[in-house]
Amino acid sequence: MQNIRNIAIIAHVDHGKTTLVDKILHFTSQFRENENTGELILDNIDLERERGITIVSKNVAVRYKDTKINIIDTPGHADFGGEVERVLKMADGVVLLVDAFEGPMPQTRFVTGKALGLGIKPIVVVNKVDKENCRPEEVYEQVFDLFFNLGATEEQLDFPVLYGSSKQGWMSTDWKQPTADFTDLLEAIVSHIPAPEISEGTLQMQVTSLDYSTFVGRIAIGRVARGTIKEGQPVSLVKRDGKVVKSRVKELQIFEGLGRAKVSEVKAGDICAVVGIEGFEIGDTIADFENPEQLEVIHIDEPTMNMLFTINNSPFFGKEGKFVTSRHIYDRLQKELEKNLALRVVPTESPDAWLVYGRGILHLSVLIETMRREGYELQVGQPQVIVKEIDGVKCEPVEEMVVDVPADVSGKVIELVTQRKGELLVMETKGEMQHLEFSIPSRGIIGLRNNVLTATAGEAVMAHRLKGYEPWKGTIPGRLAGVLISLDTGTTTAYSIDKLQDRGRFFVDPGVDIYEGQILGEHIRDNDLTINVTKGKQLTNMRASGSDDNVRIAPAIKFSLEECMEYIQADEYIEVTPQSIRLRKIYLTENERKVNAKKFQ
Ligand SMILES: Nc1nc2c(ncn2[C@@H]2O[C@H](COP(=O)(O)OP(=O)(O)OP(=O)(O)O)[C@@H](O)[C@H]2O)c(=O)[nH]1
Ligand SMILES: [Mg+2]
Repeated sequence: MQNIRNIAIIAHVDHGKTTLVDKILHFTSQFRENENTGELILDNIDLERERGITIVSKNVAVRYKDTKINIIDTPGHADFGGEVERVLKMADGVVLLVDAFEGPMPQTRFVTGKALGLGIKPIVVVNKVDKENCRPEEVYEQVFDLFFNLGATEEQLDFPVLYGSSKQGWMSTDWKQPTADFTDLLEAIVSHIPAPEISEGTLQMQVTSLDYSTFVGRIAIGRVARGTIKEGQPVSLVKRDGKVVKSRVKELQIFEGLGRAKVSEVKAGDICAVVGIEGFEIGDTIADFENPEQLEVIHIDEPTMNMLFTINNSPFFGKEGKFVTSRHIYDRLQKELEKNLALRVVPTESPDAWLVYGRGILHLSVLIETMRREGYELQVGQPQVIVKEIDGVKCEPVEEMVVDVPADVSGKVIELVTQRKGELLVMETKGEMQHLEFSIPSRGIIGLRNNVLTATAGEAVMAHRLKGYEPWKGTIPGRLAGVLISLDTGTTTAYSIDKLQDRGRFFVDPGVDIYEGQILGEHIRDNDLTINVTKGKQLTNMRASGSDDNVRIAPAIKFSLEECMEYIQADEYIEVTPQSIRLRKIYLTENERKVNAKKFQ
């Protein structure tokens, strides 16, 4: 029998999970040629690399002495919390990483709660002790308190703790005594995390993740809970609703380093990838052909937010995108539903528009950004939180939010959050920073980040996660400023932008094509202003036209997709194409806007 350990790496966003897994891979394969590119090999999706975050969890396996350790790297952002919850089903132990400066954050609390609830054994890693001003001992105390408050069992409270730096490639039982590698951590995993328990009986394997290959299609990933799965074996697939579909295993793979190795059978306790099962979904059980028995169905997160997705109907329709029709967008959204579990797509009265439901701004923006890279062109509306009626009371999603800010600007942050119906619950000093904890409706968080960053000169660190539904908190003020709207279609000129600089901040540079109704900037006042920036100066000779370029213009503000999502109001759309992100009014002419103004009040 092979010696196996199955662990998941969990933490708040950016506390260093992927860096740790990457470095462990390097360490355990040290005898192989290994070029270190400096980039994380595990965050291998383009968007993950660019943003430096993990979006989907990934399986790898390393060998340490005579033990095989299956490691699952998980995403830390709250929008992907459901994914962490699912992959924990494959693990017998977790390595909980906590940043030695930040300490436990909202997502630390969430993932720890889930792991403890499943009875999983934890190892705590206080990471980033190389950082200046870190406070490893204090953070250890905080983690202990957190475990205690989350109802950890005596056994779980007796967790081993390691200190170190994923980035520098070491972990040690004493943070003042750095070691040269991960031996201490790997020893702790092997001795503290139990080997998988193996129960007798026929095959049971729950699909907890999936992978996709253009050659073989969808691949089911999960842990064999009972029995043995074999290549070529006929099996039953038990769906979430209990329906049974007969199928056959075509190919089996186990995890090996960063990749996978083909095998002929996998015994209970190991994690594997199964090729050939048709039409499976996450949560389904692959079971015995004759006597299928289902494993407990996995709970899937409810969406908390929706956005209207519609075809691009701006005057620039079809100029930049490859896939632009409603058929294209509909098919793409359907395809996404196959793997994006927390996503829902609901038709609207219009055949060209759908309401897409997701777990938050990041969850939805990753989908939009991915579609854009694939050549799609579309428009999206303002994100709306999902309101529910509970016992006859109108309720809305409410989140816990922590903000760490330099003490001298904490007053400004409290004011901003309170305006948006946030309630201050905790205020503590943490080094030179002030640590604030709020309860705030999700509605209030949309659009808040930008204001907080401006108010704190970019120094604030914010994190939030869903707490639950609470009675509706009343009106929350929308965007404070109005916008500058284009009066006509044409090309912007430096001359006219320069003339209007005192009216606000521009989102467009000189020399770009714009259309009537496009949002060109933010007005300094709270109402919208229609402007014309396509006029050139009356030129008398060639020389004068050159001087147009010399006008001093403040650089245009370029919003990311997420910033746009937080910025727009109900009467506005974001136009997304492979090359551009434009903001626009839904109604492009001033007249139409007047006629339809009531719809948005
Ligand atoms: N100083 C220091 N920085 C670290 C350490 N470990 C990771 N980092 C940095 O922290 C940032 C986040 O690291 P990641 O490994 O991507 O964090 P993560 O937990 O995987 O993040 P998500 O997957 O998005 O939740 C990167 O810039 C790392 O270089 C460490 O030990 N010390
Ligand atoms: Mg990561």
